Amino acid sequence: MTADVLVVAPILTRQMTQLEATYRLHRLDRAADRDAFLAEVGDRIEAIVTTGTAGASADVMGRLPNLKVVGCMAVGVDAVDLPYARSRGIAVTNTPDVLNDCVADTAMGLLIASMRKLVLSDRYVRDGSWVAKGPMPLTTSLRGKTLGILGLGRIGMAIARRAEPFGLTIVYHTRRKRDDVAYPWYADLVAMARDVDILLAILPGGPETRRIVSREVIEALGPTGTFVNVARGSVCDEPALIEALASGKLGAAALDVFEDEPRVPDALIRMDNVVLAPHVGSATVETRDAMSQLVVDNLAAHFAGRPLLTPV
Ligand code: A2R
Repeated sequence: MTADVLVVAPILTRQMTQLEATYRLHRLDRAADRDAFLAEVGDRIEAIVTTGTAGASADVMGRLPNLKVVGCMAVGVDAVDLPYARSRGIAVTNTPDVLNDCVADTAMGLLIASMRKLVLSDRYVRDGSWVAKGPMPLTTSLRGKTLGILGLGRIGMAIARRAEPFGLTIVYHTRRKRDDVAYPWYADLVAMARDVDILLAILPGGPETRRIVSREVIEALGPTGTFVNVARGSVCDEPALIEALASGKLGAAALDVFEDEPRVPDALIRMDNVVLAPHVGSATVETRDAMSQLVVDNLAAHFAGRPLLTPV
């Protein structure tokens, strides 16, 4: 029997084609009247396909009495209401590991772009400043600096491995010290921020980590410090960040994620000491293809009665 699947947000076209060939898809993402749409098809839905941004709210899942599984194309599932899913025994799958390299590449790119002012350099050539003003002011070397990684998991480790050959010293903060790495561990995030040149966040979003990069952490990082965020906008106190960047209490920031995406505060857009990216950590053709395939393969496992490949 063909199962009914609700598309809260689509995955890549190649995998949407696979889903269309296997299931009856119901496109909530295209519904003009979402309430009416859910009222009509809700009873039949057994699975959800969604993305890290769109997630799956308790409100939507609550309209689907036969929902069994959520396939989320992201490693971070903070937009899926996990406590609600758990309370109903709804399985949730994510897409870990396949995105480690690309997110780590993005993180290093942002870090280098910020410290070596690559975005400003580009502008300097294009707007004629090179001709008008001569050489650009000097920037800051990576070699010899200390990088504090907030969240040394799968992606954090991929970042650490890339950062080493750049001559960065690596330290980290997590809740539990890892016994399989030699990098110094800080039990206290503020203490780490005080000791490092760069603080890079790559930990899950959600209530537990909300604004963990607090005003205190930002100010401990200090006037010569750089903050890189490739985690979630929610992990940083964005108003405090903006204030610190504007007042010189923090040196610079490179941000791929924001509190209210896709809206980015004007203050950040106007700052020269900030590098911005539109949440593109994993956004390559190859990685998104692998992530989309993992969503499809998890649903296939569920409907075949096999163990899920990557349950949350
Ligand atoms: O705290 P631990 O020992 O469980 O270490 C995890 C750390 N972490 C935290 N660190 C400090 N305070 C917290 N409240 C906290 N919660 C979690 O984040 C671990 O070192 C790391 C998460 O690693 P993984 O689970 O392997 O996640 P992965 O694949 O590296 O992705 C991290 C996040 C995603 O959730 C997305 O939000 C973002 O990267 O793309």
